Amino acid sequence: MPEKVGIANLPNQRHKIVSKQGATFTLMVCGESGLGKTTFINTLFETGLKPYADPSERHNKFTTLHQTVDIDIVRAELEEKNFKIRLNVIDTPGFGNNVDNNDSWNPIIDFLDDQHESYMRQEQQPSRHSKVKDLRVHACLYFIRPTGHSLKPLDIDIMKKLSTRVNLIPVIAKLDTLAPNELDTFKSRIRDVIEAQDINIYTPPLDIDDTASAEHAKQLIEAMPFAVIGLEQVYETEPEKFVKGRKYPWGLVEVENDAHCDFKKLRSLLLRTNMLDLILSTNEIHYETFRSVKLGSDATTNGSDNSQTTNKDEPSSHDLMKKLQKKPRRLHNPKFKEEEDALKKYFTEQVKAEEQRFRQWEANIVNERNKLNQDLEEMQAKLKALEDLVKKLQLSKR
Ligand SMILES: Nc1nc2c(ncn2[C@@H]2O[C@H](COP(=O)(O)OP(=O)(O)OP(=O)(O)O)[C@@H](O)[C@H]2O)c(=O)[nH]1
Ligand SMILES: [Mg+2]
Repeated sequence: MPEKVGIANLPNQRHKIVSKQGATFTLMVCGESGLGKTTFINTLFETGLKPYADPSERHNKFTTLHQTVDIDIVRAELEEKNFKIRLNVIDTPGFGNNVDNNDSWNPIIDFLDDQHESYMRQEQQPSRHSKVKDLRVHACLYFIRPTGHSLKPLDIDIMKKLSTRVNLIPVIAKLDTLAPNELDTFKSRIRDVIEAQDINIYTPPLDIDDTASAEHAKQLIEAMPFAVIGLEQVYETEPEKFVKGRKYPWGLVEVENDAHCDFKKLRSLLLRTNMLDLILSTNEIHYETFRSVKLGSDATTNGSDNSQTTNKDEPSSHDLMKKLQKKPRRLHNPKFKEEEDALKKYFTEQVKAEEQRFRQWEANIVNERNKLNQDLEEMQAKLKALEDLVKKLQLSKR
C-alpha cells in the first residue's frame, strides 16, 4: 500500500472513538457485469489485489474467465504511521447477463443482511471470548453503466434495496467511454432520479465547526455520482513522469486528474476523509435499523408468549437468543418483509386495475344500452310516422 492514501489521517477524523487497535473497513462493489468493478478495486489499492480481466477472454461466450462469478472477499491489512486498518474488499458478480435479471442481485442483499445478522448474534452471546467476526459492509459502490441517458428501472430497484441496508455510493463507470459534454447532464439526470425515487445515498456530513473540511465535503457532494475510470496502464508522459490512465487517439484520460474524472475525490472519501463516518454510520444507522426491524418482527410474532420476558424494555440477551433460535429464519429477515410489502402492493394494484376494468366495462354496457334505446325510439318514431302516412293514404283513397 503506498503512503499517499493517507490512512494516517484517520485518527484525526473522530479520534476519540478510534481504538488503538485501528479499525476494520469493509468495502463492496456491485453493479452490472463488465463495468470495471474488479479493475476499479485494483486501481484504488494500486495493487493486483485481484487478478485483472483479459479483454480478449471476457468476450468469449464459452468461458467466464476473469468474470467475477461469486461473492469474493479479499482481506488486506494496511498500516501507516502505526495506524492499522483491516480492510475487507467484497467483489460481487455483475448482474445483467441473464435474460431475467430480477433475482440476480438477491445474493448481494442476502449477503448484507447475513452480515448484520451474524454480528447481532455474536453481540448477543452471553460471553464473547473469541474475537467478533464483523463483515458488515461500510460502503457499497454501485456502478452505473455510462449510457448518457439515466438510471435503468433495474438500477433503481437495486439501489433502493441497497440504500436501506448500507451506505450507498453511486459511481458512473468507464467515464472514458462517455462524451465529455454528456457527463454533466448524465450526472444531473441521475441525481434527479435518485431524489424523485427517494433513494437514500450516502452524503458526507458537513462539519460546521471546520470550514476546510466542510468545503471538502461540499465538493464531494457536488461531484456525486462520482465518475471514474479503471486503470489500464501507466504511461510516461514526460521523462520520469508516469501517469495512470487510458490512452485514446485523441489523448490520455488520466485516472488521478480531477479535471478528467472523480477518482481522487472518491478515494479521498473512502480512505481519507470519511472512512470513520462510513464505519460509524453503518453501526448507528444501518445496523440499528436491521436490529430493530428484526427484533420488532420478533416481538410481534411472539406477542402471545411475552410472559417469558419479565422486563419488556430490557429483554435479556438469553431471551433474545432463545427467540431468534426458535423462530424460523423467514420471519426475521427484513427482506421477507419487503417481499411481503411488494406482494401486498402488487395485489392491491391488481385489484384496483380489475375494478377499473369492470367499471369501464359497466360504463360501456350502459352506453350501449342508451344507444340501443335511442335507436329503438327513433325506429318507433319512424314506424309511427309510416303508420300515420298509411292512414292518410287510406283516407285519401276513400
Ligand atoms: N474503457 C474502459 N474500460 C474499462 C474500465 N475499467 C475496466 N475496463 C475494462 O472493462 C472490462 C471489464 O472489467 P472488469 O473489472 O472485469 O469488470 P467487472 O465489473 O468486474 O465485471 P464482472 O466481474 O463480470 O461483474 C475489462 O476488459 C477492463 O479492462 C474503464 O474505466 N474504462
Ligand atoms: Mg469482476
